[in-house]
Amino acid sequence: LTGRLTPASSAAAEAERRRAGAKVGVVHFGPGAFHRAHQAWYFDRLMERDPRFGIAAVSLKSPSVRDALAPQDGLFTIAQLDREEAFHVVGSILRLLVAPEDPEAVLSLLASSGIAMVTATVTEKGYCLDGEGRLDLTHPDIARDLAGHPTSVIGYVAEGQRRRRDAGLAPFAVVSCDNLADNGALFKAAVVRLAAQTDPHLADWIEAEARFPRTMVDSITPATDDALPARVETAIGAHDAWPVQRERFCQWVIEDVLPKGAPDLASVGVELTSDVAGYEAAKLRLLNGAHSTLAYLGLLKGHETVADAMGDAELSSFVEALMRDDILPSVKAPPGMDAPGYIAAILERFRNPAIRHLLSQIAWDGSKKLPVRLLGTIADGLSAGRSIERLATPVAAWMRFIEGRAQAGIEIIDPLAAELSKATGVDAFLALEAVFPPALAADERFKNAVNSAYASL
Ligand code: CS2
Repeated sequence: LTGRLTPASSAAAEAERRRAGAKVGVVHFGPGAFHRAHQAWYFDRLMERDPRFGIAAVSLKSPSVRDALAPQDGLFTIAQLDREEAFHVVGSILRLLVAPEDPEAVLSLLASSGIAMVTATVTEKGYCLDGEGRLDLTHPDIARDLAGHPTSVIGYVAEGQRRRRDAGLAPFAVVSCDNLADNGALFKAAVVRLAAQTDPHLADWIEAEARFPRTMVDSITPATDDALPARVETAIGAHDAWPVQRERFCQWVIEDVLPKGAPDLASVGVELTSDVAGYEAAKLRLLNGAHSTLAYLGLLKGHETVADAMGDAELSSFVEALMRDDILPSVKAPPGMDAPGYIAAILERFRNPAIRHLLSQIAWDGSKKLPVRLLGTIADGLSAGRSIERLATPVAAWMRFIEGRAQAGIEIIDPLAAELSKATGVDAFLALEAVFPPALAADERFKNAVNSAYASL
């Protein structure tokens, strides 16, 4: 029997050495698997050079991460599962908070002078945006924020910045690590809009002073499954209550606008560039677009994981053609990127036999993912006069997938679940303005393509 992973366990020795003397300098909202596998890993290595930037991890809803990791002093394991495997104990999370239990603790932390950066992985829906990408003032969490009870990440960031301004401190930099196109600008506009409702001067101050860099994040991180803790325990010789798993590949590109005093993330392999847009479009449209395509088509064909779907020759050649012939023409790749090589590398990552990435996990929240991953590509294709037939197939497959779940009485995991469970037929889906911009929904070529794909599935 092995003991639990704690600072005293031998598996933790290296992580403890790196974090010796470290202080909290970063507040992170949403410490799910992706944050822990990705950003926490970069900060773990940074702490070794600079002890100012440990993480305080704030859960906005559930106490489950805190409950699992607090007895381990925030330590957890990243299992890198690939053709070669590796296990790292990470010590960058120094504090764990659950916002609804003590909002004041989160706010006073945000307003303390040592905090230089706020990061967020709250998923697409966590930003509470409407179909046009603007903050939805009618969203229940935003209504609570407006009533003076910070609830969403937008509410916490706005109130945290207000307290800093009032205390004469510089604003913290705000870094979205979610898969949204132009994530920094959307985050900023949402915070400014919220602030403007109650304090126009605060809105102006945030607009003028606070940095919200645009970012691209990439590392395939399947949710922790039942098999992982035992696998980790064998590897590290200690029991970790909630390890995470990811592929070896890991990339973080940040727009080079961080203020002075921000953590030197470039020193641990983060790419800083003035032009994130190309990286972002390549990643969201090629990787995530292909992922969602495999998810809906793969589930309809009875596959369970990404690797299974890639083992289906018909599906893998469909996805490859989609990426090369239909998506790539809409992507302005950053200078120096070898686009065919990028596509080949993604397909190879999808074939990773060492992880079971469930298609159902990727299929969640489709109403928020499709616009970012596929509909922008389709709109660009239409205006450039390209064919969009193949691109319409995953859109139709999403509709079929939702209908199938609803008919089977299976819970639909999506912020639009109530509306989606009632939708049947292409027209009903296309009428959802939160998903399909009206101009796209009205486009005859698009409607025809979706209808014929829907009929053929
Ligand atoms: C996936 C992403 O769950 C999903 O929707 O497409 O989480 C994907 O694995 C990551 O963006 C890869 O960086």
